[in-house]
Formats: sequence, C-alpha cells, structure tokens
Amino acid sequence: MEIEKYQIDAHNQELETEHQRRFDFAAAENPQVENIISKLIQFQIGIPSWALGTGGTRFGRFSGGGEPRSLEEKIEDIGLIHQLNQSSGAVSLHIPWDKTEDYEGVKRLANHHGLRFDAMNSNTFQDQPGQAHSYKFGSLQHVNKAVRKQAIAHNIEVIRQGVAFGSDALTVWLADGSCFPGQLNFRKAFQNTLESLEEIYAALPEKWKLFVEYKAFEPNFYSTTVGDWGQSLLFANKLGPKAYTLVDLGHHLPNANIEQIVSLLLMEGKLGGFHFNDSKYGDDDLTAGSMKPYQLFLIFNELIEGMDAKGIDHATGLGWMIDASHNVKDPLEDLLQSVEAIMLAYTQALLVDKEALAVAQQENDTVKCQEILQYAFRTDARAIVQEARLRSGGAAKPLALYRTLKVREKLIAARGAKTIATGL
Ligand SMILES: [Mn+2]
Repeated sequence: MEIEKYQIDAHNQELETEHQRRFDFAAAENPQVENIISKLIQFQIGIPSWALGTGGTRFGRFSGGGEPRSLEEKIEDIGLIHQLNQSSGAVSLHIPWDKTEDYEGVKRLANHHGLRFDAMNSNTFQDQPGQAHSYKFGSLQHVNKAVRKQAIAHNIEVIRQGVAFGSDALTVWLADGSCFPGQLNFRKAFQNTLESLEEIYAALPEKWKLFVEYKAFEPNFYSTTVGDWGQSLLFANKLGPKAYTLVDLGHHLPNANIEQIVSLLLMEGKLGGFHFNDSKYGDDDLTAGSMKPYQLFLIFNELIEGMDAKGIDHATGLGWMIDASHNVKDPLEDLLQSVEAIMLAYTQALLVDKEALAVAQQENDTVKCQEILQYAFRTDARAIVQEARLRSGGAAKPLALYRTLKVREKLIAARGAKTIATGL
C-alpha cells in the first residue's frame, strides 16, 4: 500500500498552526536553523530489510501480522516509512534472505519509492540448505580451507548481487570466534580471516567499500575474531584504502565509550559505516535513542566534529544504517521512532557551540564544557526536525499519521495475520 499525498497534506494542515508557533520559537532561539534544516533534508538513514518483521529471540517469535512476504513487500514497507518521514531513503539488503532474480524489477520499485541501495550484508553465521560445508566452527576463520573458500565465494556472490542493485558497499559481520578457552588459536584465526578478507577485498569493484563490523560477544561467548574496534581497524588497515570499520552501537561491552571510538576512527579515516540501535545490556537491538539518548547525542557530537575536521559530507561520507529487530513493537512504528531519535540527536549535535567548546576545552573549564554540550542536548529540536520533514513533503507527525491511517490494519488485511518476514 501507499499513502496518498492528500492524506499527508490534510494531516499537515490540521497541525499547521501548532507547528508554526513551535518552529517560530525554535528559529528565534537558534539563528543557524536554516543551515541545520538543509543538512537534515540531505541526511538519509538506511533501513535494514530484516527489521521489517518482528524479530525473535532464541526463546520465541511473536509475529505481529501483515509482515512483508517478499523482497518487493519489504521495499514497499520502507517506501511507507520514507513517505512519512522523508529521512529513510535507503535500504540495506541481506543475502540470502533477500535473494531475487528480478534485479531490474526490484530496482524499479525502489526507485519508485525514492530509495537507493545501501551496504549489502553477507551471511556466514547460518548454514543454508544444500551448502557443502557447515559454519558451526566459523567461516572466514575456519581451520579448514574448504570452508573458508565457501564463505569467500558467498561474499563475492553478495558483491555481484550488490552491483546488480547499484549498491556500493559490503558489510561483513562474522559470528566467528570460540566458545571455550583453548578451542582456537587466536593468531591463526586472525590470519585465516585476514587471508579470506583479502580475497573478498580483491573482488571489490572500483569505488566499493568493505565494512568490517565488530562485535564483543555472541553467538560465541569466549572470543570473537573481530571482537572490537581495534581488531576491526587492524583488518581494515591491513586490507587497504577501501576497507573501513563499521560501528554497531550494540556491539560493545557495557559502558564502552563509543563516542571516543568514533572520534579516533574518524581521525584515522577508517570509520566507514554505522549501525544505530540502543541497548540496556548487550546486543539488545532496541529502538535508537530509547535507552541512552544522551549517548546518541554525544556520538553525533563527535561524528560532526570529526567529519567537519576532515571535510567529510555528513549525508554521503559514511553509511548510516539502522540495525534493530525486536519482539514487541510494530516494526514500522519502531523504525519511525528510531529515525526520529537519530534526526533529533543529529540536530542537537549540530546546535553545539563548537567554537565556545574549543575555547572552554583549551582553558580546562570543565563546567563550561558540560554546560555547552547539555545546553544543546536539552534544546527541544522537535520543531526543527518537523520543519525539515515538512519541506521534504513528509508528514508533520509520522507515527500519529501512521496510526490514524490504520496502516498496520491495512497491511494485515492485504497480507494476512500469519505472515512471517524472512530473516531472523
Ligand atoms: Mn550490525
């Protein structure tokens, strides 16, 4: 289904007086507001194809109904989100969950919804039917070269499919590691992984990027072969200029200072992409900004500082993607909330008085540094984000309109209550 333009217009008209009053106040308070709005309009966040169905846990999965049954329906769902918020103009695909033979048809559909193809994701953390070798003991790190070759071939196949879609990046996340001390020779596991990644890297087309994603633990519980940003950066540096580290917010040990990691990776020119989510304990994959909105703001503050220092374009310099999936929310409502939280954190970080902060840092005025950051963080940026969305043709309040139009009910009527999206 698609939302009609007149429905968005009617919704916006109803809220116009209230919005204008709130935006006028925000504009008066923040003289740089036009500059911020033009950045917000450019800023697009990739939606992962696997977040459109209800995620499961190892204990169970509770389908919400009306989930997309095909790649085409996933693209349509992202199109709905993008129609409402105008900030979700990209899709991140996962192979083999999103396998198709009709590349042109899928591209046409994405184009119709104003979507481009963000990084492709390979999968060597599950065995697929008919596969010769098992990934039970790893893929690119495996002690058996035949298993490594199979995993390399899969990644190269994902690149081939990505080329057909018009994507320009491959994200490699490995479940490789070990569950018990002594199970693995760390050095050999690293070297096998590096050799495998080198073969994948050699298959990258011109202008493609390889994102090496790290994760502290799970599914392996003793060691992970790409376990933290140091290991990812080692791989990226050894591979070459097309290889970058990808930071997933949920892939750190508790209380890790992610904003500092981001800052240093940017300094090294090795931060390639981002997976937004939030967590309380580990890789919880919760809605971005739902637990630690201040951390999200601090991360954006470092991102902007680092990108500006290097002259990197905010919208196109890095891959911005959501990676979330959980059990209890309507996935489309969850994604609308995540994108809103990301846009708010980005806006608040743009509001930071960077010159004053640099002076306060130079003077060791710790109190002032905190005041400057928290002044921006405590600014109500909602009307600014809303204004950017309205100027792009989106809805004043995407979530409210989604509910008013009974989108989920219509999806269930069209697709059925028992549909289950492919993926986790
Ligand atoms: Mn991720």
